[in-house]
Amino acid sequence: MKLKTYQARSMSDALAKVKKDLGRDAVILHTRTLERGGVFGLGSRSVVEITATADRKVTSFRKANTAQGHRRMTQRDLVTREPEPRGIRSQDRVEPAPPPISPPVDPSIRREVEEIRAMVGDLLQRSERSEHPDVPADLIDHYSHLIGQDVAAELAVDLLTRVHQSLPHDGTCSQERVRAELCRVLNEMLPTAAPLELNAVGRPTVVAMVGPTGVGKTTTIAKLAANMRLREGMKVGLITIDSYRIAAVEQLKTYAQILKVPLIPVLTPEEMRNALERMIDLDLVLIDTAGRSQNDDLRMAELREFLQVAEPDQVHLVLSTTSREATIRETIEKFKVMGAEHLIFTKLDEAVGFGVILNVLKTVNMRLSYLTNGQSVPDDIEIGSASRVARLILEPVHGKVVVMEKNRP
Ligand SMILES: Nc1nc2c(ncn2[C@@H]2O[C@H](COP(=O)(O)OP(=O)(O)OP(=O)(O)O)[C@@H](O)[C@H]2O)c(=O)[nH]1
Ligand SMILES: [Mg+2]
Repeated sequence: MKLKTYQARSMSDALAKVKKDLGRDAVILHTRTLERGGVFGLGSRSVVEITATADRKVTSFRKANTAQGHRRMTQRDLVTREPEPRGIRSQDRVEPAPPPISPPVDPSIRREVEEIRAMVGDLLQRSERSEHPDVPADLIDHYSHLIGQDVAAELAVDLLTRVHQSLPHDGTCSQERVRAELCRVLNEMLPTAAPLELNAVGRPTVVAMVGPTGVGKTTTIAKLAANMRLREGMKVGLITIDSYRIAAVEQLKTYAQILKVPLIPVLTPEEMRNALERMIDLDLVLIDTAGRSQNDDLRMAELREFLQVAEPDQVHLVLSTTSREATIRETIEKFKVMGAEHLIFTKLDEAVGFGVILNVLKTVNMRLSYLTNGQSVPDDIEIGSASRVARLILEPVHGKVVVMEKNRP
């Protein structure tokens, strides 16, 4: 029988987790309240733990019993049987259910049941420890949180081990201190790019955006162009090699017109050379490219030819945070030939976990340059700072949070 445990601050929250994960037919086998968290014994808090299963044998047994007229054990019953955990909020309370009608239980049977309960609880605790044997016991809650954010298990263990080592062991550590330390160590783990620097006078800085279809390359270019032009006062130009698709050119043309910046669509590498010559007096040239499936070798080779002529100062690989990690890794591998050293993660506002940013940056030799968190031009872009990613992982908040920071030192 496959057992799962769920922990939460209140019984209702724990029940919600069970229902979400295992469905309505989950059978609750055991509940208990335990002290958790705190650092080296200090500042702990009550946590409610539920052990449940969705094992079909058990659920069908329960259904059969219910069908035969037995009173069904509800989650509500369990709430009323267990002592209310410390710190429970009034809205979490559940009205007591009427007492079950059952024959008196023999005291020896009751004792045996209690013993079995204790044994199962003990076993569960041991198996929980053995699932992450390398995590310091006081940081297991943080481990669960990181895993919930899709941080790779070995990275989570590494991170928490470093945090554990750097904290004092004299029992003076508050939760805030632990969180601050987590943030600091995460910061150290995330390689980020320096803000965009302009070339010395004489030639514009050329930045190209590459990546799979639909990840947000054109929108990101529009956001960057707007910020650099309107907030930084740079002379910006746009070149697009996505010239076969009328809609794609129109999309960028609209932004170019609003921003009053030149846009040159190019169809061949030769036209790219000419376009760059015409933009020689500008500060910054942003090159938009057509989305390429990393599996389309021909189109990838074509894109490479354009970039070889353009000789961009920076190539940014644009990736959507909503993509699967395996797909992201495959994309990075295939786009390596484009010479990308910078990564942009888009669609933060649609992501369910942010651990993928850490997992990827920790294992590829590239730096995070920008993050985008919405469709709105020019606001939904920010510099890819390590502290921002650390905050996203540790305290995820969706929606528009940060406006563009100043991009030049
Ligand atoms: N939610 C969200 N949507 C975004 C973000 N960035 C871009 N989009 C949307 O994603 C869609 C595709 O954006 P584009 O900029 O056209 O993507 P692209 O990579 O240029 O696409 P192709 O040129 O077709 O490869 C559009 O609907 C954008 O508004 C973002 O940060 N968050
Ligand atoms: Mg595009």
